[in-house]
Amino acid sequence: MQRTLVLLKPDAVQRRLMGEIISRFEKKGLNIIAMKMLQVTPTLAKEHYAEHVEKPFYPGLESFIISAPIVAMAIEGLEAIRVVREMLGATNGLNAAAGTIRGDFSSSRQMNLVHASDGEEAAARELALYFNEDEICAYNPVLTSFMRAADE
Ligand code: FUP
Repeated sequence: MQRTLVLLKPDAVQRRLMGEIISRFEKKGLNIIAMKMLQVTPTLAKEHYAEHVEKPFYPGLESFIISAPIVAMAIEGLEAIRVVREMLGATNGLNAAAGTIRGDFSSSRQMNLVHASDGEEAAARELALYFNEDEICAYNPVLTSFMRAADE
């Protein structure tokens, strides 16, 4: 089992796509084990995007990510980090495959609706940025026996 951090960015909130996007993760069989709406501050933006802070596009990225509330989620599942990234699609909505969240709903590189951790190290770091351990509500999904075989 893996845990990953997913953010519904300001464009997802403003465009009323929260339910649509959350629904995809639920239907896939992933477990949402924490969720909160919050306003990203410039400080949190710089921590979250530490690897991009020095890049020329960072000022625009920060203005965007603080422009409206976001929804942060901790999502758990088998190979969840890779599975969720594949559900998001390529970074630029114009390049993202049809059927992915960005491919279906975004035509932008910056306003690409969702963020998800890109590896185990990033997931651990990013989950700790948005959630305290006591905010994680892991539970036993009772439908597992109809979602996959016992040995999967
Ligand atoms: P991703 O891992 O798909 O979220 O994408 P990256 O880590 O490469 O980029 C982080 C965010 O920066 C993306 F959501 C989009 C944004 N970005 C720009 O706004 N301009 C760029 O030139 C590259 C990335």
